[in-house]
Amino acid sequence: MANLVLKHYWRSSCSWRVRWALALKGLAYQSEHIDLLQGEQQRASFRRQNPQALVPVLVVDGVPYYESLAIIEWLDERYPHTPLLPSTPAERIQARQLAYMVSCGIQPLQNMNAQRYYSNDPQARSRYARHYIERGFEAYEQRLQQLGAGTFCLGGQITIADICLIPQVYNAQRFACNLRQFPLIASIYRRGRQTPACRASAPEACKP
Ligand SMILES: N[C@@H](CCC(=O)N[C@@H](CS)C(=O)NCC(=O)O)C(=O)O
Repeated sequence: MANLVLKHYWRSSCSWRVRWALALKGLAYQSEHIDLLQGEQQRASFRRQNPQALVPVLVVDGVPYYESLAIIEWLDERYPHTPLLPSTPAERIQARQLAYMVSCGIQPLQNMNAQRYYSNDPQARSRYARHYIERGFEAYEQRLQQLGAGTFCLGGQITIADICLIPQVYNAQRFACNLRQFPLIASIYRRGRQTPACRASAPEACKP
């Protein structure tokens, strides 16, 4: 069993993705909180581990790994029980497609550093984040309709798609997005939030 240290921030959606994957796999880890509001991600010691100055970082036996989806796929390969990707290539591409719609198409545009570059005004920042989240969710909701989403994004099992979507919906609520426009997303969020590993890894459970 590897020694795992997770460097994360309680309210970061990308950190939540990795905490949730670790919880689903039942993996114990040492938690190191990086306070993004205090700028701790900019410290030289942290940037040596992730030159992007972004959380999360998972340190495995002393070796730092970053990029939440790369970490999740590594965890899934290293600890294959409770798989986070479906079993067939055709389903796996769907799961990755949904995961990337959030992690490449929404989250980076509403990330704190993008908001700060955009404006100094908190209200303008929220409007900007809301715009990109709602634009991304419109496409995501259509995709779920096409797929005939079930309990979760791809049927009855939590996959990497849900692990990305649900933390993004949490962010959407912080920026006052109107989720009534997205009934499938909202219902997957409600159901996902009730699952034990989601609850254990959620921001409110991990606030320092
Ligand atoms: N693609 C990266 C994105 C990581 C990322 O954007 N992390 C955010 C928190 S969710 C962050 O550290 N923000 C700090 C900042 O903007 O300075 C991943 O998936 O790990």
